[in-house]
Amino acid sequence: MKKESNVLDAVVVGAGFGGLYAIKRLTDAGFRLQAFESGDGVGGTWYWNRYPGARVDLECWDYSYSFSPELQDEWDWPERYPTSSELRKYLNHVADHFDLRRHIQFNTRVESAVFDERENLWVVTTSDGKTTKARFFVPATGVLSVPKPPEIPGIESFRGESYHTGRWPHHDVDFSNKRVGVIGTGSSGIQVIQALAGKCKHLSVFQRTAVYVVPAKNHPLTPEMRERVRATYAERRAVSRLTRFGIAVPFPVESALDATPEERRKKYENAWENSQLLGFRMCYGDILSNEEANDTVAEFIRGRIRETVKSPEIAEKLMPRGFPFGTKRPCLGDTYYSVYNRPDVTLVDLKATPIERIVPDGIVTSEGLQQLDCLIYATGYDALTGALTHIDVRGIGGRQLADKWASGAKTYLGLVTSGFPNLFTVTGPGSPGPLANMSMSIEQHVDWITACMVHMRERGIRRIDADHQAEEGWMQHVQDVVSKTLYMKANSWYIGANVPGKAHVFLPYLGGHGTYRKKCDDIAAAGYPGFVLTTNGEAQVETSSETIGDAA
Ligand code: NA7
Repeated sequence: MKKESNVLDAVVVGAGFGGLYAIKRLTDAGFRLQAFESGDGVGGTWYWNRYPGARVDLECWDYSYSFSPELQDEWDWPERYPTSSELRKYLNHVADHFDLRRHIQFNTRVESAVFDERENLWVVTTSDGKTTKARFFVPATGVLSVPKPPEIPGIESFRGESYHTGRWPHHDVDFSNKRVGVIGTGSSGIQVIQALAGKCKHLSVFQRTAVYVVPAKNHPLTPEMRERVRATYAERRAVSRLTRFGIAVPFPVESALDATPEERRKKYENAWENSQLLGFRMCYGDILSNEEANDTVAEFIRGRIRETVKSPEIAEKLMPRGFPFGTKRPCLGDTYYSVYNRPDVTLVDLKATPIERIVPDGIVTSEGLQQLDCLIYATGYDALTGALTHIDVRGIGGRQLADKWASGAKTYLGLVTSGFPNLFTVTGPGSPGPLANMSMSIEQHVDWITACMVHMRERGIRRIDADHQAEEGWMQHVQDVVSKTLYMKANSWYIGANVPGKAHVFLPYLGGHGTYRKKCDDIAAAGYPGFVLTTNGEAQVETSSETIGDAA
């Protein structure tokens, strides 16, 4: 690849798990790059999510980088599920240890990225008014980074303090003696509710959809436990790379319906007592594909809610119904259901009494005014596509990415979207992303992207695009896979259903992390069928209109 002094090889966006690893791998491979990060520090999701109780829902031995044995060896995780602040510490350590910070310009937002078709390069404009030119544009902007406003009239009129969980201030917030309202009961809401119950004057939870919450069983790690984790890292990572969820537990094949009620009960009790986020989904092979099998888990969890919550009326409101277990991301929480036994916690069921508006003193539901001093919006994100469509990205013919994706994001393999050459998405729509271990998905994507860029450099290839037919084939495959599961039965953020006006298309690839990794590797080994590789002008080096069904 010809080097021009003012043209870099890559612009990377973001300094979270994805951005940091992209910087590491690409610079190791000899690429010159500039990374931009809108925050004033590293962390990505964990830079912004600082709300009380914020922690990851995967165990630290899975949710961490696997690329460096040295890093694994020297880092001590204090708890099974690290807190947001612990994850920031870890990512700061990674940035320092590998000397990545010098490549990052902080406090700088990427505002636009325009592809120059003649020169085959991206012109990136940032919030400091500067432009940077690079051969490749690599947004590692995360799947959950653009907070979704709650679309409730009157928000601006509220006189008290208000916060979104995804944009939490850097200072401590004092909730004691305050009447706090939390809107939203997804993972963020569940965590903040548990952290604030008993720590404020009164907590009102505004629940639109009851979710399945399973025990986290978080605990500190003793030195012996940490040693065990260290000793098994290599084996654990090797297995994880091949499994469906990117963790070291193989997916079962048995049907829940072949087991006796007693066998199922034992398995579910064990999952409740000893398991982790994916535990119930891993009890049987058909929990996510057979409604009757799924019901057995759903009913078990409803039974636990009935046992835990003293008021039968409140228990009934907390019971998730109307969507199968696991089709919205289940939440982790050890005390969630029991907080509703406290006299200072109120559950407001928005299905029965919807919010009408926010007023200076609180929230007005169809039942009247709830007076509040503080409002917490735990209302989620414009997930999977929001971070990219909020940047003015323009590809061939000046077409806007937001326009191309208006009726549903399309990519080939979740890596490249046709018409936007030399733009690589890290865990983009169409890849397993949030339906597998994110840190492992990120490493797999960045490794693939780096190898592809090296391949291009070695062969003088100046442009990579996705073949339109291959992209259509891949997205059809993504839909075919999900259609064999229950996931379409929930209005989840996987489907874009949480954002008004967003196209309802299931975007993550459900074929499994291991299967997906193999598809990506096979395609690279076969000379990138499904991609259009161009040397100069129109000369095509490698093309294929083969669809993924054939390539897979
Ligand atoms: P989620 O999981 O999208 O949860 C958002 C919650 O906010 C959910 O309960 C929504 O109810 C609720 N919500 C959203 N808008 C409103 C309005 N207007 N009124 C009332 N309630 C509303 O986001 P999280 O931040 O909790 O978690 C995101 C991911 O982070 C999670 O899946 C993990 O992967 C980590 P709804 O269900 O739409 O009825």
